[in-house]
Amino acid sequence: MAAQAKDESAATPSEERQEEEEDTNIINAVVSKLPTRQGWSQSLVLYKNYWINPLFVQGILRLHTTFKPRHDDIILASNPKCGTTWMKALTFTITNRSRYELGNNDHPLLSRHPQELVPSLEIFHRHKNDDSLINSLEALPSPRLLPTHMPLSLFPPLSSSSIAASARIVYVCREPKDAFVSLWHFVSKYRRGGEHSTDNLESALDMFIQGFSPYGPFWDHCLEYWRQSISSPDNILFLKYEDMMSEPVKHVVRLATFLGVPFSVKEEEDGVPEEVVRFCSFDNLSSIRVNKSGEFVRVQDRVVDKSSFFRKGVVGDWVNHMSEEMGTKIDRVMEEKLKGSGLVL
Ligand code: PAP
Repeated sequence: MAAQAKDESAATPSEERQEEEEDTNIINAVVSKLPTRQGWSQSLVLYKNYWINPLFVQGILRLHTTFKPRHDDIILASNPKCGTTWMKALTFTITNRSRYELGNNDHPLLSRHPQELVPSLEIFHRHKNDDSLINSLEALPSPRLLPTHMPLSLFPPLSSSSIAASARIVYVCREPKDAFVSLWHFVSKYRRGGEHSTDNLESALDMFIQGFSPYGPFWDHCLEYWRQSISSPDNILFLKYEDMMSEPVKHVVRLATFLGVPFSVKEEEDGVPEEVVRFCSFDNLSSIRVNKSGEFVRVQDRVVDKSSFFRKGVVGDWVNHMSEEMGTKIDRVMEEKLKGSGLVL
């Protein structure tokens, strides 16, 4: 009887479509009322303190109704241009090392760009009817690697708990001047689909220090994850790009332990962590053919070369693009915004 009652109450396909349409209308209505500002080659809307591409806000809202979290999900979070591509490669390699041995020429990172191999949660910006995208996330084997630029406070609430509370989160942060320069280069490289030019580095800098950048304010994004990492260290691993660059093996070992797949004594003796570091290094990944040619078509038909995710990969490159005075502008804002938090960037 109970089963029959359940069947009767289930929505028919046409009712489901109607529900989806209603959802979409609600989401569109919410997004259309948000304050909008142009810059960074796109319009961004202000949603709950953060400047985000409106399509991604739609994605976030849709995520709130469609995403089915798993207890062992691994979220890879970051501000834009802070090391997501590297983190995708590292976490994929670490968590799949028993399946795909390093050194074998069938390793997926040899034939697929890290951005393709490890899809971002942001794909939910697509219409809910695009089942293939949602299904592709559902089809991922556990533990799923789910990268995102979403601020922690915008994660979907789930009854009494939340994704943020149940999943393991690796957050990678980067020195803001380098992150800013990387962002500016990346945006300048859109070959199609950019609405407004961001040619001028100085005006981009002004926007950045006002907190107006994709997923900005940069500092609030970092601070949310930082504070959570202090109150729930088992839940969030907070890493800095610069620390990973200076001691990569140590951080790869930390990552594996945090992800629940620590290196065995034998693996450490055999130099597996060093091999992971070498395989996922900027020099190695940027030399793989699939990462050197071709392009991605992203939201709003924006086209980016696959190679633009591998620009230089060094610490302190900002000095080659900004005057000391410009650098000081970012330092001052960061100092003021991070004051008292214990976080130094
Ligand atoms: P995203 O936000 O668009 O996903 P993300 O991968 O976070 O980009 O950042 C790109 C930066 O990481 C680039 O920095 P740059 O512009 O200063 O050079 C890119 O070069 C760097 N990067 C990519 N892969 C690696 C890697 N394997 N090791 C170190 N840095 C890397």
